[in-house]
Amino acid sequence: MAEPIRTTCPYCGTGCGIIAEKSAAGWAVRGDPEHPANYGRLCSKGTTLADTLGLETRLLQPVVDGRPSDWDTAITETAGRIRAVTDLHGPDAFAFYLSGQLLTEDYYAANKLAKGFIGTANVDTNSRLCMASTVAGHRRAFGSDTVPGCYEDLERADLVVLVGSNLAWCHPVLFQRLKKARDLRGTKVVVIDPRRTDSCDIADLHLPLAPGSDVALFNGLLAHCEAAGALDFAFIDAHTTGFSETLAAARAGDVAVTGLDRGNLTRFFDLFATTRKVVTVFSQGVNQSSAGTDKVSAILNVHLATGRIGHTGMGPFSVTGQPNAMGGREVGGLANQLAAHMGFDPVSIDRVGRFWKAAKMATSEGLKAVELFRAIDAGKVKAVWIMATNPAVSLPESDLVRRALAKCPVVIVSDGVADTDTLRFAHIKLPAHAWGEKSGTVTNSDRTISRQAPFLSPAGEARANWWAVAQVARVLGHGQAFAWPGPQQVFDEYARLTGFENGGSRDLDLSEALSLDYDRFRPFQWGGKRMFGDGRFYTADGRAVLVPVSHRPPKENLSLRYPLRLNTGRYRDHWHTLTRTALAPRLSGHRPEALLDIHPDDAAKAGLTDGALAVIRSRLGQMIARARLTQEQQPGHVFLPMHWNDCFAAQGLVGRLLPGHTDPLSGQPESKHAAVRVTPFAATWAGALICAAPPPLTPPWWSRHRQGPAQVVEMAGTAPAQIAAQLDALDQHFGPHRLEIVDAARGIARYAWITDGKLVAALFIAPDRPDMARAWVAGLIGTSLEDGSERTAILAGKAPGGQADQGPIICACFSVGLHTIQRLIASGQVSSVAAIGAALKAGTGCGSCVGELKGLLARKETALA
Ligand SMILES: Nc1nc2c(c(=O)[nH]1)N[C@H]1C(S)=C(S)[C@@H](COP(=O)(O)OP(=O)(O)OC[C@H]3O[C@@H](n4cnc5c(=O)[nH]c(N)nc54)[C@H](O)[C@@H]3O)O[C@H]1N2
Ligand SMILES: Nc1nc2c(c(=O)[nH]1)N[C@H]1C(S)=C(S)[C@@H](COP(=O)(O)OP(=O)(O)OC[C@H]3O[C@@H](n4cnc5c(=O)[nH]c(N)nc54)[C@H](O)[C@@H]3O)O[C@H]1N2
Ligand code: SF4
Ligand SMILES: [Mo]
Repeated sequence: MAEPIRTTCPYCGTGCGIIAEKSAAGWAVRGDPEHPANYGRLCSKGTTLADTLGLETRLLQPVVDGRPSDWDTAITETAGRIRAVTDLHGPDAFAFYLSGQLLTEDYYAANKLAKGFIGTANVDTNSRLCMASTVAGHRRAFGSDTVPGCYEDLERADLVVLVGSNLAWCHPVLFQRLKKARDLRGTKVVVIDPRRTDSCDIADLHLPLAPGSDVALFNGLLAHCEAAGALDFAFIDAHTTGFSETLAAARAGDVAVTGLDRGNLTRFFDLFATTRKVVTVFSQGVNQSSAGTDKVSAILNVHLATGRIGHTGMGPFSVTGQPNAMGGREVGGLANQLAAHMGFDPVSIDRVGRFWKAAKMATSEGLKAVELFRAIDAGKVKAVWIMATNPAVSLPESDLVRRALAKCPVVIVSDGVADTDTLRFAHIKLPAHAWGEKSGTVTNSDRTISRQAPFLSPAGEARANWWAVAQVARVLGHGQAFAWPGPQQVFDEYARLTGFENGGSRDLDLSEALSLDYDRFRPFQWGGKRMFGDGRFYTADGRAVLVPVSHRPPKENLSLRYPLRLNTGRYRDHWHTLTRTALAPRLSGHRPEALLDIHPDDAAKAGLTDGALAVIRSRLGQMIARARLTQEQQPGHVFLPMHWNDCFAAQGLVGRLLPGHTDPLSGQPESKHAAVRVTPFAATWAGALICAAPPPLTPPWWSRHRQGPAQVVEMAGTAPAQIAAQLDALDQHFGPHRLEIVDAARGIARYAWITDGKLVAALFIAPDRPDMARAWVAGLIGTSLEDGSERTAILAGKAPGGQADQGPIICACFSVGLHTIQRLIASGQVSSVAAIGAALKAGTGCGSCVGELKGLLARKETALA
């Protein structure tokens, strides 16, 4: 048996340590008990990582102009096309678009090539859509982009405030740590979020504020703390500037715009003012706003003015999204940073230029993500190299982004998988290592640097991203500066840069890491557990800056035509654009499709019932999603997931609805506050196709997901001719042999394709979403059908024993479905989460579903009351 390998989870910024072990059954993963982020815990996504290691969706060799190719050709072509564009149009006609899912080493290499050798600062990243407002807020308050605290603070605080963070779903292991601490010491928890999320499960108070009103709320809090005598004037006087202007701006604000109940506001303000150990956790509800930087400042102002920073159990805490969002910020892979926490001031440009022995230094800031794609659309940027991100899906104004990519003369995409909406525009596709193959370092939300270590040999021709960059640099004539034999040498060079002419003037100094054994080092936190405990900051005068801010509403106005506020975000078991989590049937089962969360009153107004398909339109575009009627939404607000795209659904992409409004300082797009209208999708038929690999189909709406070994494609349409068209396509693909039952009067039809006695596909048509045992049929795909009764059962869509479908997966660890749990609850045999666990095991694995189990129990109670 191979040695167990210690590595790091490739999903969220919690950065959990993982042990990968091989047994006869293949690779298995478990939490690393010694990793300081998780101490052995994992969430549903981490637990199911071994299910995502298959090669069926991987990009296995370079592709140039649509033809399979080899690395030599792909590198020569990449370098040649970049050179042709920059020779003719100058360095700024080239851009990198990078990602917090790259390793630090990858980021460093790309940043160095562009800013030091091609001579452009057009190096931006999906972190612009994610953390940019926090970076800007940190820099203007602290003089550096520093996260002051650490995870342990969540366990040692007396009050934890979650602002625009759905920690339960997006940083589940941190949520578990907080929950356990709360059970032990009674930590108070306040959730500030327009919607009621699973994070509210442990909240003493939920403040459903008006979208975008966080500045008004925190200004109100600052004014209250002053009135209540809760400010720390010793700290303010000794360690800050800007206090009186900031307080004046805070007093001038009006908390009424938050729309919050006065009593609840007062409870929150009192709790905050009277508790010294407060951690304020914030995330995308703060960052993804046209007032994102001001929201961050409003939070930092309160912590600075109360002196609650840099000590145990207190501080503002930005939780980062991607596994290496922090590493990217540290390297400086953003268009408005130069490198290693240095900016575009003349001293830094000179220093970095000497360190790199740069051929051609970039001397001013480059284009930020939204501007960058607009510049591609305008023909100003003519060559772009996209790495580890899917901008055709994740940026707002998706149609503009797609138009830009379609007309850009040179599009190079490095990715681990073969098909994404973005790869469809690539002239050159470069196969990258996936998790399990990657080797390098990542930094999590609390500045802990861990290794991502390989335990698999690379799939096909997949290579490291930094290696591809170095090869292109070599062809461009910069071989010497990029002659790294392995990732360790890249890391060492980067660590030396952080220490170069530093002498304590910059927060980031990794010189000590140079003495570590790169292949075996244990996770370490740079800067120590907490920073700023001595009240010294990285501004010119060493004082933190309080910044006066005032409320600005979201940029996109509601109107009679678009009366609903659209909020977007994440599901518990999906990761971004689905390229990886959609591979794991256990994860796909939780939310198999995009749902429109809508308040029952708004649904009634729109003529929508629970489970019906809805069309959601903004002034930019439209999408289709299944309505989920829920009191979690306030009236007037709807919520859609960011995950679906053209590879997984027709009309499932929320980016088509989102305008590209950005924060003036950070350039971060306002992905959480669009304006939409909702109408029913006038479906006259619906279908469900089950097969191993569906051929291209053309119904007006479809959405696919994994179900066991097969895929289910749900579809719907508006005219009978559309059904015939799908049947023709399926006959062409699977051959004409099929069983069928058609009940035209009821609009029901069922078809099965059988080859060599094996079931290859089944299609069910009904006026509404077909009622059938999807899991059971999926399990039969590819198997021999023994006798007539099984064939009859398939056409009936019911398992022979009459077993019903278990519905969406609630517990991903043990694959327990909603209907199974609901039946148990309805039987009256259980009344607690523990009892459900004892009966079904649900909730006894990673614990990510405990909130939902509680919700199901509560709904039963309300139904009885
Ligand atoms: N399961 C899962 N986990 C993930 C990811 C994933 O794709 N799936 N992605 C990772 C990444 S990259 C990131 S950045 C993080 C994001 O983690 P989070 O920021 O926690 O996740 P989101 O769902 O984007 O948004 C958080 C909340 O902000 C709320 N919100 C919207 N508008 C406002 C507002 O004006 N004010 C306030 N206070 N709140 C508002 C939304 O209702 C939502 O519940 O998650 C990481 N973890
Ligand atoms: N509407 C809306 N939009 C949003 C958000 C939102 O809340 N709402 N959130 C925003 C945020 S916070 C984020 S972080 C972005 C995320 O958005 P994206 O970064 O676009 O989403 P991913 O699906 O993570 O894309 C990563 C791609 O890189 C590939 N990949 C993974 N690892 C590697 C690697 O090591 N090397 C290479 N070369 N490729 C790799 C994957 O296969 C995948 O295709 O979305 C943003 N967009
Ligand atoms: S909380 Fe879950 S997704 Fe995030 S790093 Fe840990 S195991 Fe991975
Ligand atoms: Mo993110």
